[in-house]
Amino acid sequence: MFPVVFYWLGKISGALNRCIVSAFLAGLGMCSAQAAESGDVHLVADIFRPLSRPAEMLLEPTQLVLLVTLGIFLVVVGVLVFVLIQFRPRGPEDHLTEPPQIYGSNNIEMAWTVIPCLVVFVLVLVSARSIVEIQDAPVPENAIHIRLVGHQWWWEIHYPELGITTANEIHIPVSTRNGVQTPTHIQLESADVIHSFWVPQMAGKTDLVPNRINKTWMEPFQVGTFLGNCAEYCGTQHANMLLRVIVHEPKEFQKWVESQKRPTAEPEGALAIQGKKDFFDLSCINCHTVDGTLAKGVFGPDLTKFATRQTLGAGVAPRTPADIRAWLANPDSLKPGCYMPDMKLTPQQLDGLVAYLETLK
Ligand code: HEC
Ligand SMILES: [Cu+2]
Repeated sequence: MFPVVFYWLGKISGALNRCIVSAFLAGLGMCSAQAAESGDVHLVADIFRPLSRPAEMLLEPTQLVLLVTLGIFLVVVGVLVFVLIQFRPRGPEDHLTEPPQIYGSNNIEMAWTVIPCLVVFVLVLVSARSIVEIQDAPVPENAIHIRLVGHQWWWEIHYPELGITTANEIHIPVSTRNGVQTPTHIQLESADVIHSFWVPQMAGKTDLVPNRINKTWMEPFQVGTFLGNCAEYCGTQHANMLLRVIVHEPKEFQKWVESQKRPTAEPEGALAIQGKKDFFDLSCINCHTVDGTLAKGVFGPDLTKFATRQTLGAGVAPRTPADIRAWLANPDSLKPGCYMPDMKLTPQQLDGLVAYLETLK
């Protein structure tokens, strides 16, 4: 009986959730940056369709909580409606008589004390079990390790064992249920305020708290691109602090790792060469790193392999030459209030810088 109820509740709430979320996303215009992409992009981050552990481990407790709270809601609203109808004024003299005053009914008081206590107790136990299961998950030897640092308003991503640094797009291998399991374990930190890591189809929310290290992990069953975002209000551009997880077949993941570690070729062509010169003459290098060069700034995202990313500005725009140009010309035009300054670049400088940035792959 119970599983059947869960199943249908899941179906109904899933459909509702999809409608609400897609309407919401469309309203925000968030889909625009993704619309151009082909492939298996999961546009709508549907919490009722987890495609990874530990998100999958949260589905049943979520449905249980929804079911219980739905039950409470129906009882409360039911009693309310019953009382409104049953005890409505029936005549002009109705307000002159006082209804019977019941005080100190042991039975009623016991009922409304004990039942909520039991309900809360059950929900606490169920939550505690899920939390322990997720937090204490074993870390196998072949697990991928990531250090994720939240910034206003982008994500710094390190693979300490692989020697890779990138931003805003996490690449991980798919993990099979029965075959070899390669979960990705993530250490979460913050450079400024509290952020929250949330990729709904991968894992539940985990906060990134300054001066504290939190942990979470992902073990996806499906390849594709999964969208996430910062889930803790962290300043004006919080809504543009998007994150994507790109899940690869193990071989493709190895290819990505190799592509990230390959030394970047020197730019060719007068425009890109000029762009590189400008990049080092202007103050870009104070804030950005390009491996193997003098650019060692860490205030902004690492640009070593910038041209291999799908988006720029933490998902605010697709990484097309036109958008890069618009970004450099005035970051505020795409992301008002963000911490990359408008550097008043000339059109020639912009052309050169865009050409140079395109060679960073
Ligand atoms: C004061 C520090 C600072 C300076 C100087 C600076 N940037 Fe940035 N840059 C940032 C920050 C911070 C971000 C991230 C903004 C965000 O997403 O909210 C950024 C983002 C970027 C991005 C997008 C990266 C990505 O993966 O999303 C590019 C490209 C970029 N900067 C290029 C440049 C170039 C070229 C220059 C020099 C003309 C420059 N920046 C100068 C701080 C700086
Ligand atoms: Cu944030």
